Amino acid sequence: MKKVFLINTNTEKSPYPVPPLGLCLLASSLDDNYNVKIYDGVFDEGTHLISELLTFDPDYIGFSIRNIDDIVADRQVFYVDKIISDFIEPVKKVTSVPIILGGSGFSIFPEELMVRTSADYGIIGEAEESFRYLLKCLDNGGDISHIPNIIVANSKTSENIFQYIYRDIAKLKFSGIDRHIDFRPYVQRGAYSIQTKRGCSHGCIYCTYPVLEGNRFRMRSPVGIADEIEEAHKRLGEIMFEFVDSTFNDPEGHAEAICREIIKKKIKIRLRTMGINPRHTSEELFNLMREAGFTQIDATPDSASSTVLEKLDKGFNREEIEKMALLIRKFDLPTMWFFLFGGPGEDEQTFRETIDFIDKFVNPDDLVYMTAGLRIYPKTPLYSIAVDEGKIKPGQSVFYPPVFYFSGTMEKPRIDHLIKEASKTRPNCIPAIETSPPPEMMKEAIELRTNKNLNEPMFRTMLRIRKDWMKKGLL
Ligand code: B12
Repeated sequence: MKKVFLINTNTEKSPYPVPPLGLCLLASSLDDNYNVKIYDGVFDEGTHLISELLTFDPDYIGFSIRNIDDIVADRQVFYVDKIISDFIEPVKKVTSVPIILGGSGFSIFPEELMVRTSADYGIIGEAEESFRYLLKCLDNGGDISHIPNIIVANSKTSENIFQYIYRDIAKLKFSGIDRHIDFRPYVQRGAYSIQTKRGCSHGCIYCTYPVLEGNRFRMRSPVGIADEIEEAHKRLGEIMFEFVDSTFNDPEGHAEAICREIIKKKIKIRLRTMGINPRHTSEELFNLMREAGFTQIDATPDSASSTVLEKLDKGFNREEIEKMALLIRKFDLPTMWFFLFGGPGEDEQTFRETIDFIDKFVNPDDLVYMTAGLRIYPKTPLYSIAVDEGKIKPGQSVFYPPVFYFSGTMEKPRIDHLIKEASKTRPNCIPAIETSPPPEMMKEAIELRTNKNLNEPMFRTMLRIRKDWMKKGLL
């Protein structure tokens, strides 16, 4: 059997370390025909990469590139240089087997990354099938030109290279992350990722999800999802599970069906999710989520101004966000809120509308992240808007330095100032620039949780310490 070595190049541990679900799915899709090994760089950060590679002696090497930058305009953390210096370059020094790139970050900027890394091949988008075909062709010297979404070194790609293929994800093997990597280091702060569907049919103007996953929802069966959770729970005990879909409660009814199947299992688990769509929230959904084991959620309305919501094409309005906020309070579901300021249509009035929403509807024990500026990504409506407004040139690469959009009606210094002012009097409101807490704060939080045996979400503990530090004048 030929051997495939898959490398997770992501070392980011903020807001918490995330396991390489995509690589685990690729490994599952290959393991009948190849001997596959994953090197997980999250905690090892490349230290044992070369020794593991040399011992395994693979025929093919795949690198997963997830994060490009951290989407915070003022911090401008750019991950790619470290990915190249700590992972790709050392590997290229010791072997000449074919190198294949993939991952969500790679899929957003394939041309730029092929050039920077001098990799042999790259696969854009979901890759269970294409990767298998590519390896088969490389095994047999077959023609790879028919494989969709593949980029070959030094070949000029065309704009249309990426064609979305709506593969049936119900057929994929979701056989368990911990069967491919050591999950133990993720238990304390991380979560076990569960994907319930692919695709997103919403049209939020800045978002890459439809670009990455296609603009139609393709669902797994709720029974299969509940089985995966039950089995992982049996193997790993009381861990946190996190749904990693674009939005959890879309299309209508899917989230409810998943919760019902989990409830039937009668297992004691903790669940969390990002992306709750306010439009499809209801008492029934929140009831089911509570019963299934949800202990926290992320709410990402981006704005609470109807004007901005319309310009961002969010597909819901202020009333629907208010309804969701009331449900969150009624069901006492700890929530992290995310707002993006400075998009098209943002001005002093719309900024005030969002702050007014926070004051009236958000539980002061819940966290509110306030980000200034929208990252511009290729192939999104925001990219075209930025071109039309003369903020970027047609065809301009926005890879590096990362480019952010700020509306002409409210420029960056003013937004930064307003966010800072708002956060001064609201301890639960945190500017994105401050979202990586100082290590001492994190240490104090972990100690407090252990000493007091706290079960609350980490962000609530952090918030408590933050308020305390503010009172003492330490922040
Ligand atoms: C869920 C999610 C989160 C969750 C993660 C929770 C968890 N437990 O995993 C949270 C909210 C914590 C999060 C945080 C962040 N995220 Co995030 N996240 C996502 C999201 C929505 C899904 C990721 C996922 O799990 N997908 C499911 C798996 C199965 O797909 P996949 O990994 O892409 O793998 C497939 C393909 O890419 C490919 N593939 C993958 N690897 C390889 C390798 C090879 C060789 C090949 C051939 C193919 C291949 O095949 C796989 C199977 O089909 C994506 C957007 C998206 N729709 O992809 C953003 C995304 C990955 N996140 C992004 C970012 C930036 C971040 C943060 C840096 C934001 C921040 N400042 O905090 C942090 C970093 C966290 C960290 N520690 O790394 C960006 C990355 C691009 C960029 N701009 O740099 C994305 C793409 C969103 C965006 N803005 O466009 N995120």
